[in-house]
Amino acid sequence: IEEILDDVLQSYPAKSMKNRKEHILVKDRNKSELKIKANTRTIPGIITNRGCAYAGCRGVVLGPLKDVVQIVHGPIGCSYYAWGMRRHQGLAAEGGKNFINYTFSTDMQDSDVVFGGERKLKEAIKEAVEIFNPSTIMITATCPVGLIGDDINSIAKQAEEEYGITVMAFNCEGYKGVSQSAGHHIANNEIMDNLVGIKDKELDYKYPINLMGEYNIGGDAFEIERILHKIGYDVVASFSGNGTADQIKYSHEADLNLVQCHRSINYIAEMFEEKYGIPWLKVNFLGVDATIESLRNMAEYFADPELQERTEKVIAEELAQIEAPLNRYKELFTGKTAFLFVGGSRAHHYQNVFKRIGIETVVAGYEFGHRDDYEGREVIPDIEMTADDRNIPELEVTKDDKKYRLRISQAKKEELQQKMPLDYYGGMIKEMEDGSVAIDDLNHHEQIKLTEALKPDIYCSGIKDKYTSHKMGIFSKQLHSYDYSGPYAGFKGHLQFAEDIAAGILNPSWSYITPPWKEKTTLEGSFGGGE
Ligand code: CFM
Ligand code: HCA
Repeated sequence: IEEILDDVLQSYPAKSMKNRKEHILVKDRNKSELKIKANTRTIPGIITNRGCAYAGCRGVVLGPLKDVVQIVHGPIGCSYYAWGMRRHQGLAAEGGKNFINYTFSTDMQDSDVVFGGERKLKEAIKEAVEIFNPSTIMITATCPVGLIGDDINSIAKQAEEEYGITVMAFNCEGYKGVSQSAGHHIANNEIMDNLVGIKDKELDYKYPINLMGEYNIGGDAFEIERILHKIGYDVVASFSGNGTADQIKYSHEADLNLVQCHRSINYIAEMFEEKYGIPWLKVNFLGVDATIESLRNMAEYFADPELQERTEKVIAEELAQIEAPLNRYKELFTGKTAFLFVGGSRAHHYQNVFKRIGIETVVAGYEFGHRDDYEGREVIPDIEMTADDRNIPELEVTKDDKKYRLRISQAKKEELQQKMPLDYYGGMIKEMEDGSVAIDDLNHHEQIKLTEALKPDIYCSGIKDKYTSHKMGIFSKQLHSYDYSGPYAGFKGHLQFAEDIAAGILNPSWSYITPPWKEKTTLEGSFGGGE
């Protein structure tokens, strides 16, 4: 494998080679340190799969909130790409509002950039209130807003007073930070500062939980909620798949926060504990084995024998429906390999989904994960801050004397921490097999070279590199959009995933494609008039 990686790196100029080398790692459990470089700027000239801060804030974290009119202050193109592109689904509750089929934009023009766009934003808010009557409006800034200095924060404040509703502003201009990860952080800070805890509901739920970092892509959250309700949990709020801003306002009343995607929401999870005394549990509802482990950990946290019994009953019932076909898929797939490259958590979560059906992951990488998503939270104190990190304000939260309530004692917490990832995430690398490759911020050159050398049976990434893989004769399943299928979470979702993978890799069409490495090089041409 080292030779293959040397070959991949060979094509780079010396400086780039040195840089990229630090972003690639071969798993070797005998090594005392497995350190990877992450969350740093992409080398100029390399086309990355990454998105921008606005995408991470507006698209990822805020996008799924159903009851919010989300006004994008910026040119129309940015809004087009916020319009259902990420496939988060949302079902309005009885009498509840759902605006996620719309996209709202101030449609900034040349003249607004030159003379300022504040007037236009105020008009847009007025219009939104008159037509849609929302209880919450969120304004997100795209690049020109920060460049010309439109003050979206004071406009939000004024509008809040004028209309008597919640109006929030997010300074998530696309250029802030090195990827969409910066946008997650900006969204987290603002939600924590101005939305969580602004309403009291005095819920009398027995097992109130918040679902965090689950965005309901392809209906995953619907499936997770179905299982949780069947066991007897009540979801107070979801951050943010199928969620509402209204629920987030009283989400401080939950007793446990479940964190699915650590990368996008860990900031909020941490702050909840500090401010309200609610611990967080790293869960994973992708894959049956991980789902079962998560459900058992939750039941143990609440320490109620009745809940534990119901958990086992639901696990048995759900397993009975899928185990036999899943085992048949395992027989069919055993020996096959996968190459995964997804944002900041799925490249980890999907490894156990594949493992259960006999498929080994040979390469896995994140677009914008941080070192803790690879190596575990224990490395956080060693992560060097860069100028890009310092661009995002750090929100300091303190104990809320009125609303803080200790959920479990320190001693009990330490006891549970021996058994489960409570307030902890161990990252992706620990769970990878020896000899497999972890790669950060992959580019097309590396994708193609590694695919040629390792010839995986499945390439799992997104729309930007799906067809590069197909052209090489290798089935690609998008793990962002699920190629418009899903849900893939929970028990039934795992079976759905196996069926979709079978339909893809067993399709005879792949035998009609001759991958480039099976053909002679045919590249010819003239340069500057010569041969
Ligand atoms: Fe978390 Fe996500 Fe992901 Fe992400 Fe994303 Fe996404 Fe993703 Mo696309 S929040 S890090 S910023 S799990 S949109 S739902 S699929 S890159 S791996
Ligand atoms: C984003 C959204 C995205 C893009 C997916 C892709 C998503 O990064 O802004 O590249 O295929 O999941 O929709 O990650």
